[in-house]
Amino acid sequence: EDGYRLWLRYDKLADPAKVAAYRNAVSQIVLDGQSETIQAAREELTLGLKGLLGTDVSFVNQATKEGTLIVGTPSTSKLITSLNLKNQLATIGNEGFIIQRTKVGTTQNIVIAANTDVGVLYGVFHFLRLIQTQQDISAVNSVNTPKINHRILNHWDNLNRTVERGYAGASLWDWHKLPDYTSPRYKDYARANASVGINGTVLTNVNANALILTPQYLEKVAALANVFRPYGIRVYLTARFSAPVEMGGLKTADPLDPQVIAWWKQKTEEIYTYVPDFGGFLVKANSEGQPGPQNYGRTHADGANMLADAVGPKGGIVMWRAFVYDNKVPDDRAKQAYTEFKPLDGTFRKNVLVQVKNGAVDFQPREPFHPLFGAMPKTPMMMEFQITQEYLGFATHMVFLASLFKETLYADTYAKGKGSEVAKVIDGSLDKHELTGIAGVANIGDERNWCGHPFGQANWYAFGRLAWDHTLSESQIADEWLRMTFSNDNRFLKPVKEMMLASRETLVNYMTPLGLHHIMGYNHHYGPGPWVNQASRPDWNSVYYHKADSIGVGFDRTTKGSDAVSQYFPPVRDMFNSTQTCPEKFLLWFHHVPWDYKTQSGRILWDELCYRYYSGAKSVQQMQQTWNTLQPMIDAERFVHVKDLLKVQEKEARWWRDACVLYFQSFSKRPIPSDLEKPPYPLEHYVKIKHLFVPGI
Ligand code: BDP
Repeated sequence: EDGYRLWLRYDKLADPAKVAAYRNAVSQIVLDGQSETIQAAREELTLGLKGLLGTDVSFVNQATKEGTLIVGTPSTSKLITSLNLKNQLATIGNEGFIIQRTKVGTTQNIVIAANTDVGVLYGVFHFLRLIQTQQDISAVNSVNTPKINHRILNHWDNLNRTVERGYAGASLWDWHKLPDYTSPRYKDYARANASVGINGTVLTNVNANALILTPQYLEKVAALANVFRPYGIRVYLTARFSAPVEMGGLKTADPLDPQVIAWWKQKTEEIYTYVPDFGGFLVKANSEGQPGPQNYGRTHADGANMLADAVGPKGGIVMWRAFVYDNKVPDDRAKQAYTEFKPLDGTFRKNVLVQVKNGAVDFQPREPFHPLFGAMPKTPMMMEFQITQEYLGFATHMVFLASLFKETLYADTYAKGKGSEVAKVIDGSLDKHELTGIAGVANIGDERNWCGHPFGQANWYAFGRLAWDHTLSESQIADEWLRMTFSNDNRFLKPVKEMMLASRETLVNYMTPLGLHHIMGYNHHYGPGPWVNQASRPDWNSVYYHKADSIGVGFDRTTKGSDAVSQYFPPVRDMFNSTQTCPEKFLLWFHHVPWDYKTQSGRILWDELCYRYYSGAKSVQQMQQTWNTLQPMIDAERFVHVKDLLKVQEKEARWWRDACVLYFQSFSKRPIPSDLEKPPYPLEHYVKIKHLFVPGI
């Protein structure tokens, strides 16, 4: 039990009564259609039902007996056509599905119907999930459609198989052996994605290499696309903006230059000869040294539109990232994306999405939502979450990210008054956009269990489920994932679910409580580094972000400070602008607060900071204790793996706590509250700790 099967484990259900009921409900299957996608659905049903129910359910041509599972689309199945689902099918679009009880003659059956083969496949995965999580299907009635169209993983994978910010081994893409050898993992990767509705994958790092656009590599890309296609997954690539110069021999990559335009058009046509359903490009431009249109005095829109015109005729899209920063906004890096992009609203082509990180700095354990959400109503805005835990303890710390995703998605932008949540910007409902998207920076590598930490798989799962339906609760997602990945046993589920749901707050407490941010170790971002002050750019230093001094701590982004608050709509701006109304979780994000400021608990800020750090570390001890009681309920291999990782997490939570408390104490000059144990070493000890092994760079 090494975690390879992810949540698609399909082991026989433990409860014999339930098994008997499911066997009756699914005594045989009618599945019409011949496409590769329908084959995939057939394979999955065979594998899943055999595993879960311990029996071979046969595929037949007609619903001859009670308990037939009828699966398909009206275009391939006469039986489905006869079931009178027309009105319902008209509401579910290209990817949705219906799962319902239905009668054929006098027999009671279940139907999984969709308009397309991929809808059928999604329905099959959902149906298997209902059984695997032991739901009552006797009155099943599910009409299910995704709320967001483009649900995409971003792999920051380099062609040499290193993974930028990857902590689970080397890249899955074995470029060296492709296209002739296609590892069986590619199909399992596709199955896992399809099971949660992920329908796109960007294969290459945003810090792009133009080599991927050469025929030799496009052949390899095509081989991957061929494996993914039956599972409804389209392939996308990152475009290096300077490719026309680097590979095309042109003198410029100016997006308005006719030769450059022609080069990209021709290159794009070439890509489509390899991958006829190529999804399009993801672009990081004019950020962290990447080339872009601004090198030629052009705007982001000029660059994006040029590529959009190239892929547009083939149905492709461009995802243009808004993660930009340089020295232009010296007082506050958090303001730059908004400053550069907002004026461009309305100038992008119809097939461009602007892809925005969840917060304005960089994938911190907690950030307020990015002010660009809601601020560009004429432009489809795409969410970028980071599933890989660059700033959240790599693949070593257990943190369930659904809480972070939900917190951002359900923040209210007030763009059109109350009820203008980020989720409504992303799913297009607020500003009536048809083109919608969400991206997650993948935490997947070639480690046997895919994600490094066994619980890292839950974040891949949660991203996919929320991309499909952002209304799902963290609790439901955790519950599903735990049942599928570990056990349906309530004695296991309850405590572990609680632990998962609290884990993000726990991590915030021992790393960056009360709105602190970007105080991790320099460059690799592992471990505490609030003292970092020697980096070449001011905004690569921790001291830039926390601004601790003898008076207090925190970044003044109020109207009296950097005025970043004014990038939010007035009710949000005003809420953040005052310490009285600013949620305490964002206090030090927006305010420089005196050490003796009275917090909500009644404690002064300094004491509160200490208590938060100590309570975070203590919670990890409680996680350990809980986990240690669960040994009898799950397999030894994963039990021990998680147990050992929790040991590391516990040690490191104390490391964070002690280092940060001592460091901030050097400014506050106040004692650590007497009921808290004292750190074992002086501050210098922590400052001297260096990390040599930094995976994933
Ligand atoms: C930062 C990472 C860096 C990425 C960059 C990005 O540290 O490795 O290249 O984001 O998103 O979080 O482009």
